[in-house]
Amino acid sequence: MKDRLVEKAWQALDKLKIELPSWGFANTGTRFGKFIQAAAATTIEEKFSDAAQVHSSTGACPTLALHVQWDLPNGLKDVGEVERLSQKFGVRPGSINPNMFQNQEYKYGSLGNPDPAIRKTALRHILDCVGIAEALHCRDVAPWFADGSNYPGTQNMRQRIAYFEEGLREIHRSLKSGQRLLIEYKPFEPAFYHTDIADWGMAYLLAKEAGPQAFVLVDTGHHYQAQNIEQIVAWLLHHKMIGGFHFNDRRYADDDLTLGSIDPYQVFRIFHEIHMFEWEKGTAADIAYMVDQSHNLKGKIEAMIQTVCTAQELYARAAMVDHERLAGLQQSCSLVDAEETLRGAFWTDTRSIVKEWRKSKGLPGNPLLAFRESGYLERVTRERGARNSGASASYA
Ligand code: RM4
Ligand code: MN
Ligand code: MN
Repeated sequence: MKDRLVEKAWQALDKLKIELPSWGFANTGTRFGKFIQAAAATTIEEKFSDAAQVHSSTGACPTLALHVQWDLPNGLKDVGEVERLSQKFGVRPGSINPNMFQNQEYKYGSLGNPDPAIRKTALRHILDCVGIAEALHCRDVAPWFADGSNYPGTQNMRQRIAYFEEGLREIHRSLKSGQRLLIEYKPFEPAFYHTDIADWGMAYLLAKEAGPQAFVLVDTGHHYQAQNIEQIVAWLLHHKMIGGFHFNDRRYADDDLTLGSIDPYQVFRIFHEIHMFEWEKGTAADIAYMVDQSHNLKGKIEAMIQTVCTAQELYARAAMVDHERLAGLQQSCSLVDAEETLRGAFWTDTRSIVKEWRKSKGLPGNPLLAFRESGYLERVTRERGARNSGASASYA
C-alpha cells in the first residue's frame, strides 16, 4: 500500500499539465545578440515536432502556446496548417499570444499609445487573435504589453490607463463563452521608467474592468527582487483571479532561465499555496500552467524537459505537505512545527516518486535520458544545421 502522502503526490501529478512555448524552441537571445544553435527550430512545423518530443518523454505537455506573429504570420489563413501539424504531432495548440512589442509602430506603445490609429492597429491584432483562438478551439488569449515610457514626464500615465481600459473592454466583448483573456504584468523592460501594466494590482484592476472572463497571468520572472510571489498567488486565488502562470526562473530581471534553477524553494512555495487552497476548498483551481523560457545557451529541448521535470518534482513535493496537520499548527500558532511541516515536504526527494509514477503511466522513468537515447537531437542537428549556421546573431 502506498503511503498517504505519496498517494497525494501521484494524484497531483495526474492533474499537472504544462503548456510549452513555441518560441522556447527557436533561436533567441539577449539584447546583445543570439548564440545560434544548430538544432533550434525555425518553422512552426519544427516547433510542433520539438514540443512533441517533450510531450512524449514527459507525458505532461499536450499543448503548445503560439505567438501569432511568429507562428501564424498570415493570421487566420494559417489555421489550417496549425491544425494539420497538431494532428501530425499529437500536440494541440494552446494559448494564443498576440505580439504587441515587435512592430515599429509600437515604439511608443500599443493599446496605450497616444496615437489613436496605432491603438486601433493593436486592437485589431488582438481581435484577430481572439478569432484565431476560436478557430483553433483554444481557450486563452494571452497578451503581454510592453507599453510604457523611458523618461519622467514624457507620457500621461493616467490617460494611458484609460486607453487600456477601453481597449481591453472591447477585446473582452469579442470573447466567446468559455474563452479567457489573460493579462500579464511585468515591472520593467523594455520600458525603463514606467510600464503601463507593471504589477499584479494593475493587471487585476484592468482584468476587473475588462469583464468576468479576464484573469491575471503570473510570469514568475516578472517581479522585483525579494517580491513575495506566493503572497500574490494567495491573493489572486482568494479573489478567483488567477488565470495562469508563465514558468521560468531569474536571478536578476526577466532572465528566462529554466524553472527552479536559481530558487526551487520559491517555486515550491507557490505550488504550496495552490495545493493548500485546493485542499481547503476541495476543488481544483482553474490555472493554465505554461512555460515561458527562452534563454540561449542550453539545448532548447533538453532545457524544456528539465523545466517540466522540475515542475513535476516541486509540484509533487508541495502536494506532500500534510495539510491537515499544517492547518492545525497554523491555527495554534505553533511556528516551528508549522514551518518544519512545510520544510519537511520541501526536503523530500520526490525524484523516485515521480519516476515510479511515470513508469505506471508507461512513460520513460528518466525523460532526459530517453530523449538523449532517441537520436532525435542528432537527426535535427543534421537537418537544421546548415540553415541555422546562416542565421543572423547580430545585435547592431
Ligand atoms: C515577455 C513576456 C511574454 C513573452 C515575451 C516573449 O517578457 O514574458 O509573456 O511572450 O516575453
Ligand atoms: Mn511571459
Ligand atoms: Mn518575460
